[in-house]
Amino acid sequence: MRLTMRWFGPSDKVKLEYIKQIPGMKGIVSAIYDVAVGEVWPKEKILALKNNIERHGLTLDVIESVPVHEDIKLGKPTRDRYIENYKQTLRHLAECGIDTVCYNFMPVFDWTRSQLDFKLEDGSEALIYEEDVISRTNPLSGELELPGWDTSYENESLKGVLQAYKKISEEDLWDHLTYFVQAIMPVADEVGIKMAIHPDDPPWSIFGLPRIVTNKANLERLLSLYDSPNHGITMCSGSLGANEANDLPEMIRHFGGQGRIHFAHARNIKRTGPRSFQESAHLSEAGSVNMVAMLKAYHDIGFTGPLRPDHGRMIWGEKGRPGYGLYDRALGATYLNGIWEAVSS
Ligand code: DNO
Repeated sequence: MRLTMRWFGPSDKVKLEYIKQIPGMKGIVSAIYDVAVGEVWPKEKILALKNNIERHGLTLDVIESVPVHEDIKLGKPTRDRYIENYKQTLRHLAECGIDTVCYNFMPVFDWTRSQLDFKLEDGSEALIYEEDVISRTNPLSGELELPGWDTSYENESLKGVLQAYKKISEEDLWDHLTYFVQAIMPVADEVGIKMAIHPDDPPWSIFGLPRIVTNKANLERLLSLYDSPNHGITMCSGSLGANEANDLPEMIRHFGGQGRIHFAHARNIKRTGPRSFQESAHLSEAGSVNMVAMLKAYHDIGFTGPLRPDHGRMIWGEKGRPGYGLYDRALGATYLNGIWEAVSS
């Protein structure tokens, strides 16, 4: 595996200089954040990002994510224009030497939590998800706004989008995902980009919206939509691990054994009840994910792809982007390195 860390570009308080100081850190996972969803990413912006990262002695290993326009997920007639743009962005990325792209197909909302600063017993702050809070929350109320969400919707249009989803069943969403995958994968194949879909986080329906990238059977179905080694997944232990029924090491051996895991997120979570969890420290004993069993599975399949520590808690008084401070993710990186060294020797 190749150890990487997510970085949100020049405005990120966590500087590339700091990331470079984490022992064993090799690569960066980033994106272009100032192009509207659905528009083509200009080559100059991608190159500027890449050059900046390389000047700091790191490499740009993964784009997380090239977002998928809502019209594509809704299957609207306007989707074709956005799909053409998506393909063009893939071509530009490939021309800049990028070979791995993460994306997701979650309707409207990306990763969702009920609280971003829950105080754990040790005084650190973590993101948590409680189903009863989410099920009581009206997403239009503005009470909940998460860093991963696309806030480019004005309230009125968010209402319109949510309304449009009332008519979209899970099977419709599968149809729209199929259409998208079958349209973009020939270009990904042609330019040599590995596409890695991120599972839904959490892996179940929220706010009555359909969610389909949730478990082994659905990932299997996803892979069957297009036959190419470039058509793969981001294996995210925090997302899939929220459902106890997902056997992570088994899934890693299964999908990784077929060479279809192109990117790995190694995060721990502590399941606190049905459909509820807290994000914990990476350490196995802090949560419900057995990190050693997981990394051993990656090692056994000969995984050489990028892997990153995922959300961290806020510790030592750090203030910053929830889940993406420096300190706890750096501890996570060091811990993952330690396990990797042990299982590899
Ligand atoms: C959360 C992340 C997600 C992820 C996207 C991928 O921190 O794992 O926001 O980047 O869902 O498309």
